[in-house]
Amino acid sequence: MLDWLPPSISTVGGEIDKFFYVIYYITTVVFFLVAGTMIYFLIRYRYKEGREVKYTHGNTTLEIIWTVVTLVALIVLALVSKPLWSKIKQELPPSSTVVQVTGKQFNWEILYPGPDGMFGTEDDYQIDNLLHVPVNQVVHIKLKALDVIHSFFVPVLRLKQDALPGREIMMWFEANKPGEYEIPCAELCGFGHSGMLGKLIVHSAEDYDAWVKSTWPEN
Ligand SMILES: [Cu+2]
Repeated sequence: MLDWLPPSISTVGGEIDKFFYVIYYITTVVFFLVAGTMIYFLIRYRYKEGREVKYTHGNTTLEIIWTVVTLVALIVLALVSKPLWSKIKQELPPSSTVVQVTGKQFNWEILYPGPDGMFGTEDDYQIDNLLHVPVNQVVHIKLKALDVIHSFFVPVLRLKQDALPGREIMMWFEANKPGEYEIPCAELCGFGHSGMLGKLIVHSAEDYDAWVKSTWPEN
């Protein structure tokens, strides 16, 4: 198996990568079959003095075969990946950590609800581009956009979600390795798009407690 993906620090990363590789190998095989056939035909039927041109109008049996094979592959992949897809995109495991992330030209605005766990209260804490989360815990993200469409992308979490103005999208992840990771914007959102880069800081349990204490000292 090739190993050129970024490291995975997500609890679902391994399963996603498996699907990625299955699709990757299928398309690789198909690519070489198609390109190989094309090169063979180019050489086999190259120009030759006196050779007659033969016209063909397709082959219905062949067309049915490659359409059905592709269709079956697509349906099987869809059915097999459905449980994982639901787990990632539809079911939200319970969590006590919720952070609101708002994409705006050209930053990620991060809003923490504070010790009371509620947004819009006095103990909220807002900062650009720094997403602090605890390791080995489910984190909920409430994703919004202020102006245009952005895309919240954390490669090491295998997580990518468009942020749309006027919508609140809930998503979740669980990071299993402390460290600092990149949150690029993956949707061309204007002239500053390439500089739109947040930082995910995954803290160990003690570090996270220390960060909470330093951010909300009265509590
Ligand atoms: Cu953006």
